[in-house]
Amino acid sequence: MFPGCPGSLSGRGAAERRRRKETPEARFADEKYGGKEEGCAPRRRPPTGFAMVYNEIKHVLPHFAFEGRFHSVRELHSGNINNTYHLVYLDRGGKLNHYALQHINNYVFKDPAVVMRNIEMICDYLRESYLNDGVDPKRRMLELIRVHGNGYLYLDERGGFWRSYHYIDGATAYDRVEKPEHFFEAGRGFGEFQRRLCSFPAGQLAETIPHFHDTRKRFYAFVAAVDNDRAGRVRGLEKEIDFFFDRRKMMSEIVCRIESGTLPLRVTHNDTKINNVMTDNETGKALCVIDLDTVMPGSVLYDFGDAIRFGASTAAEDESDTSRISVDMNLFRLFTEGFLSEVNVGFLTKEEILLLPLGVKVLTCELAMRFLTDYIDGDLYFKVKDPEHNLVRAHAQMALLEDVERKYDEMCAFVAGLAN
Ligand code: GN1
Ligand code: MG
Repeated sequence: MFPGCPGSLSGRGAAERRRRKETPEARFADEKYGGKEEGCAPRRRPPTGFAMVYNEIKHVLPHFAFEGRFHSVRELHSGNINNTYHLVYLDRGGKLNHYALQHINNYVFKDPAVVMRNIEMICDYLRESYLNDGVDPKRRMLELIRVHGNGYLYLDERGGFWRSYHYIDGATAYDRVEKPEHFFEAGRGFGEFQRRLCSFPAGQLAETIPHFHDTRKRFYAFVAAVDNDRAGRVRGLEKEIDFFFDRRKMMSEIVCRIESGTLPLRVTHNDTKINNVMTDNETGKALCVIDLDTVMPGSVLYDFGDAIRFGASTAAEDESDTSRISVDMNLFRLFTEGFLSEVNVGFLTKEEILLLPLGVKVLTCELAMRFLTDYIDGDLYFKVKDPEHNLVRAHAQMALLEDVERKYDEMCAFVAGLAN
């Protein structure tokens, strides 16, 4: 039963009711739904959605050092891996404090403590970097919320791992490019992130997901999934399987160059969707890069490639009408200009810069193949809306890759024109 609904209080004394009124759930029900604490007067039952969300998180709330009293929660649906909740707390002065609470997916992140250690190190380093430049680090980086007693990670009795951040006031994480200039800023933001971390001792970072962008290993995993056919979904996928076999050599080109030493390893974000950069609502400037779970040693091509794959596409990642999917070259150029304005300053090699478009091809191919692998495995990794969701996503990324291939020379020429 949802706490605060009529039956939960029946037969209890006044003292008990007073005590109950102090709990966040009772207060939330009262404030939001106009309920009265006394007796069993009819009260509108909060929607099941809220009850379900609240029931998932209520045991976690007392363990974090949130300021004020619980006011409201809603689930955010943009991530494909972790579950994220937007919490609002009301403090004594009447100010609303906003937090993001995340349930870390430990099928994907096998060791959440290692993820948190990486994040803490990155945040400390970025804070110093901003302070050294005389820039106020507030709103420029993630700020973790302490767990009472110890650190920033809470492990609940069910074995779930939780962490929380302050929301950055007056800023938005866009799921789609709404104004083209935001994409220039996203490029600048991700470029600045790389530049500020270029002297970070990468060897100190753990690989939170080993071989994350090792596309050769991903190809072997795909082949193994096809062989095993554990969900019985391989029949009828011949065209899709051929698609990846045809691109087998191309998709290992970054890994080969890293192995031969022609591409250096740097500290990279590895998940540079535009919704992982916060944009200031007033100035439209990129403020802060978020979702640091996959910050690991990698190639700059990964960050550039993944950002274009997501942000310069004319359609959503799971668009089912593939005729609507292409690369918007105007957006490609804007992001490239923003990114290069930060990284074209002597720390990237000329070869890396010239190869940036290869990142777009490889990362688009990699994700298409990851979605198809997960479809074949029976949806073990990515959250899905329905059983076809991963297949729809794979088809969308395949269509996007075909357009990247058509426009590849144009991309290379544009980048070459900007390289110092
Ligand atoms: C996952 O959950 P989210 O949106 O942060 C995935 C990325 C994919 C992305 C595709 C750890 O990221 O690699 O590119 O979905 N993250 C992980 O939308 O696998
Ligand atoms: Mg992510």
